[in-house]
Amino acid sequence: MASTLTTLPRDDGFRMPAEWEPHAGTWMIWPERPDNWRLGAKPAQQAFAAVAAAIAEAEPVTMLVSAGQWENARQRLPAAVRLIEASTNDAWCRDTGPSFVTDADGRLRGNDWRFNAWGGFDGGLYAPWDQDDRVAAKILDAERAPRYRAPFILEGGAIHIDGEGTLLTTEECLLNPNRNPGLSRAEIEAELRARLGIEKTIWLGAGLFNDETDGHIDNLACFVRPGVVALTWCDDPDDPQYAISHDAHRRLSAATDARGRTLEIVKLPMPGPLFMTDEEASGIDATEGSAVRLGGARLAASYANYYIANGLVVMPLLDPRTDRQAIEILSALHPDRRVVGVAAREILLGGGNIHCITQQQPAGRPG
Ligand code: KQY
Repeated sequence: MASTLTTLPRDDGFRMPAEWEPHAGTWMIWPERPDNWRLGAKPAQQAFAAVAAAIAEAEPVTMLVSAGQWENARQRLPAAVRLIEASTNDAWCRDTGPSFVTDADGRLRGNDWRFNAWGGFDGGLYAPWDQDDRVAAKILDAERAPRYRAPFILEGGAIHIDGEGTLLTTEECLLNPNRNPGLSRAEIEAELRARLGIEKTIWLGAGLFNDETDGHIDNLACFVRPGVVALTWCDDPDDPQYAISHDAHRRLSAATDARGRTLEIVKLPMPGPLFMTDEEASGIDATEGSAVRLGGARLAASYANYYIANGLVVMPLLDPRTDRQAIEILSALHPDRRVVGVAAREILLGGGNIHCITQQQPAGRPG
């Protein structure tokens, strides 16, 4: 078993690299629970397989998969995708996987945050979540990477990092009483500094409208590179997203990053608004203890929920009316990477998108 450390990453000289820094690979989890993914998760599996296949062209991909799904996943995934059998509660590797950290000598370790299914018994999305809480440890074990077990609840989708000392997050999520009720804003910032090696936290207010994660940053905005943030934009004053995006823009405009730079803000179009259809909702099993999905519910759709891999950007295709514009903007923002769009409505129906189902492992040797 890889060692569990009782020290803090920052004190040991470790920091979390930005997503655009070189990767050793990407981790994902195969979807299957029928109370989150419609039609026994078959359409979602097709979308996850397309994401994995796109990333596997650029870097190694490992998929965690249950024993019961191993044969099915093996048949649907390219041979280049490595499968590891593991129990999980669902398929959100951004949130349940480790936040890897590296040091100046190229050593690799990982933060294993506590996980409570986005809020535990106060608004969380399912119970139990014990297997999901073990995902980070399993991945670190598989890589023989030392593990920092944090006494702190955090999901990877709740933070974005610029790799130069700045972290972006939302108050709606990190200050939510269903995460770390005993900690003040200053104490949360101190945890993030100590465990991710950052210097400064920029707080946005709310996340994307109707995001069931309590407003993860990765569905609203992201760093494109140091000093540049892409933000989901809404021009319709009658849409509840309007006030959220405008407030985020105000806060980002007033902020400076850890290096003292003001931020360039690039507006991303908002798909839709998109809604779950009655037919889609009827394909989801009802179970006790899981969030209920209803036809007509507004979906938390966003192009900001894309993933940066080696030489590649994988972005969600969500709405033919806005996809082309989003591709053009992301291509201009990432001129050195190939931008690949994957049909992602089936991932969206499960409550997240491509960034939420992927977790980068930065280049580095476990140590
Ligand atoms: O936003 C994410 N990082 C994850 C979304 C999880 C939704 C669970 N149904």
